[in-house]
Amino acid sequence: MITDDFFKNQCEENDKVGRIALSSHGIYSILIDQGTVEGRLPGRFHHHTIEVKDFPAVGDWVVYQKEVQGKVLIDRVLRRKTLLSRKKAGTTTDEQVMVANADVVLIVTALTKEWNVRRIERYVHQVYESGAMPVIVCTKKDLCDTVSRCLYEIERVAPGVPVHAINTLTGEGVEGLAEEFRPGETITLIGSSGVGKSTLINRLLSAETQKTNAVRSRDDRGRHTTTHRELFELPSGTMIIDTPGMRELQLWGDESTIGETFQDIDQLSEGCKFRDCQHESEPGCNVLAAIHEGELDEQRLESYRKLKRELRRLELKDKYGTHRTNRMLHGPNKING
Ligand SMILES: Nc1nc2c(ncn2[C@@H]2O[C@H](COP(=O)(O)OP(=O)(O)OP(=O)(O)O)[C@@H](O)[C@H]2O)c(=O)[nH]1
Ligand SMILES: [Mg+2]
Ligand SMILES: [Zn+2]
Repeated sequence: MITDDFFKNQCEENDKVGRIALSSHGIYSILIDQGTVEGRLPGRFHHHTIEVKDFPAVGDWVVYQKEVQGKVLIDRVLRRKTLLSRKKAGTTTDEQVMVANADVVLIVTALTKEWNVRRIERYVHQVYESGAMPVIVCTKKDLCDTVSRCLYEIERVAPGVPVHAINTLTGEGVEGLAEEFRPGETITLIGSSGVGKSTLINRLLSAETQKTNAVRSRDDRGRHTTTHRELFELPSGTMIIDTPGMRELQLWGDESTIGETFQDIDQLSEGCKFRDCQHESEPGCNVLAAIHEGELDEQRLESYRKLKRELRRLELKDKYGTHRTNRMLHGPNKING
């Protein structure tokens, strides 16, 4: 069942290996060659596992042992290729794992009132942070009169990221999108509720497997129809993971992948006079010059600063706790950013 050497190399010949398709209250549904089995974690796992991210997540490859009555016990989780996380809502600095081992993440957004390029920018960043490749999918093309304008806006916030505008109901554009997937690869979809993630999965599966629901007419918002992450296999051999709609995306990670998300600013900054230029007011700043000349949107630099601040705050909080971080960021010893 495993075709990828990255995972194969982590197993012994006689290991029984499966993949987490669904997880609910400590019970895991595990995909194996013969179908699916129900699995659970042994007690020692809970004792030795300290971080949330060490628990199996949907998309994880696991080694298991047979138990009685067709159930299995999960022995260990194979090292992950990618991990899509976000920060848990609230003031904590806890990581919340969304999906493990996705190769491609479809950032799904509707060409309706839900449209927000700044949100797309954040999603793109979190996907780069996960190690997967982002692809942007704009659904409900049929409800939009300004598709090319929207695609242009996306290009400005996500340079180099593939974009597809589709009508999921008729299938227009879906074939082109499916060309981004390879057999053996794992795809996942993320986005707000009601943008059409499950509708797209059903179309790709050619079956009404996932429940879908009309958006509220008053404000176009979804009804949080999908409540679990779940892995499916497409007829082409590609694996796909549906996820529940997100209310907001709080970033998780550090500043190391910011250069991928902001390739445009990264490139421009090579022309700055100072190597550590913060693009605030330094002389010879090439980024500020580009804004002045209209080559770069000021909004874009704003986002860059905001993301950096957010990630720095997360890092500091993790190290020093909330109180000291607030003092460090706002207090007498103010640091830049
Ligand atoms: N007009 C139009 N409607 C669409 C399109 N794609 C999806 N829809 C509709 O949008 C509504 C929401 O679709 P879902 O697939 O349930 O959305 P979801 O993203 O899975 O939502 P959650 O599970 O709540 O996160 C459904 O009524 C779909 O029929 C499209 O391209 N055009
Ligand atoms: Mg859904
Ligand atoms: Zn600069």
